[in-house]
Amino acid sequence: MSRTFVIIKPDAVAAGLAGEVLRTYEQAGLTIEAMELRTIDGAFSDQHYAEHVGREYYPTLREFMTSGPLIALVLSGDDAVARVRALNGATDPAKADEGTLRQRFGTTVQRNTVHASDADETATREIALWFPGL
Ligand code: 3AN
Repeated sequence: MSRTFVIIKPDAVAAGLAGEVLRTYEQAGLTIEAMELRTIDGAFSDQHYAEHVGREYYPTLREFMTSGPLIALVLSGDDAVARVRALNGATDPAKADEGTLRQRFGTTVQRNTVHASDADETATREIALWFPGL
């Protein structure tokens, strides 16, 4: 049993896709451990995306991630990190496998519906940042 951290990004929340995204994870057998609708500021985005700060695309990513409410969640299950990344699909929706969340709902590399931790250590760091009480 392991945990991962997921964001249903502002584009997906605005488009009314939260239920469909959650249903996809629940149907795959993952359990929701924590969930919150939240609007973050730029400083918080910088903490979450620490390794992307300074990249040429980061200013627009920061603007997008702070543009409206997102849903932060912690999911648990067997091999949660890898399974959630498989359900999400490739970062670029145009390259994501058929049936993945990003293929179904993503529009660009940035507006790609969801974020998920890329490794167990990242999940630990992100869960501590977003849900320090967990
Ligand atoms: P993933 O979200 O699949 O783990 P990362 O960690 O490479 O992908 O990128 C994190 C986020 O940064 C992506 N979800 C995307 O919003 C943004 N991003 C990454 N690479 C680019 C890029 N080349 N152009 C624009 N945005 C990017």
